[in-house]
Amino acid sequence: KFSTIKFTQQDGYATLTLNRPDSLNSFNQAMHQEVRAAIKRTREDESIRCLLITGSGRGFCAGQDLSDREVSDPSQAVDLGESVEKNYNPLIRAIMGLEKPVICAVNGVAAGAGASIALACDIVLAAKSASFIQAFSKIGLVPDSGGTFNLPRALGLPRAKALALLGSKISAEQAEKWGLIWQSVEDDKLQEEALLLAQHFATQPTLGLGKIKLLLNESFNNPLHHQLELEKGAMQMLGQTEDYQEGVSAFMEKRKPEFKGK
Ligand code: T3D
Repeated sequence: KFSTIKFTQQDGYATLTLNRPDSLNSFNQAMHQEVRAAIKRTREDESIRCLLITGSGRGFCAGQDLSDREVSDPSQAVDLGESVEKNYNPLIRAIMGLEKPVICAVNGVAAGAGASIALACDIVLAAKSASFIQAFSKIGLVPDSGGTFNLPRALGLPRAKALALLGSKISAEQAEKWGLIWQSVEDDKLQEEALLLAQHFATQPTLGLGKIKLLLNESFNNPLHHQLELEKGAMQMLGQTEDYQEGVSAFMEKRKPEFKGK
């Protein structure tokens, strides 16, 4: 059904593969629509308990497809504010607001919004040969898709500013050392490691995991008293779930829990 992405679901998790390898999986309008539809399906389908995002070919994602942006007369330029509002902002809200873990397997270069999308995911693995580039400054733009939000939170201001202003490339290993991503792994182990994580999350208490990510995502914006209230509300809700009871029973009975995501 999709032409710019591959979307599969199996064994409790879904895999979304950006699939325009000739342009390093850069985003055109069709890809925006298809990614949105795939994430909506992930959100609505209770049997999907984890989302894995990756790219096909040698790149992960090079951000916006710039061939859709070249005009001879600047007065004909696309309204980027509108594009961000209709495409990139909803995408980042959808990933960061999805109440299920999102794993990103960065298989190659992640540039521009491609880097921001990876950083919006919950657990980022990257192949050792992959790299991250805040390409925006090189074409006169700012890091979008949550870049100015997630970069300084992960790296602190000095590194975030240098990367964003210089547009320098950093390797997956450097990104791991700086805490920008979870792990860099050997190229030939990337898909396997990412699948192991997806399979793990597909058997875990999904409602609890969803709240963990939301609370942590919000924690930098809130004062302690607000965050404590959010924790209370989440505990209240989660304390009534089947998975919590199963977790407690399994612990008391010294057996492995069987979580249903409910
Ligand atoms: O516009 C809006 O809606 C606002 C939102 C904007 C968000 C953004 O993402 S702005 C930033 C856009 N992205 C970039 O500026 C990155 C552009 N790409 C690059 O800088 C380089 O391609 C990379 C550093 C990512 C990789 O370099 P390299 O040397 O490994 O590969 P390459 O040869 O440059 O690219 C391979 C092919 O992919 C090439 O096509 P060809 O010559 O084989 O036919 C290249 O043109 C194409 N490609 C790479 N990135 C894009 C692209 N085509 C269209 N758009 C791209 N972003």
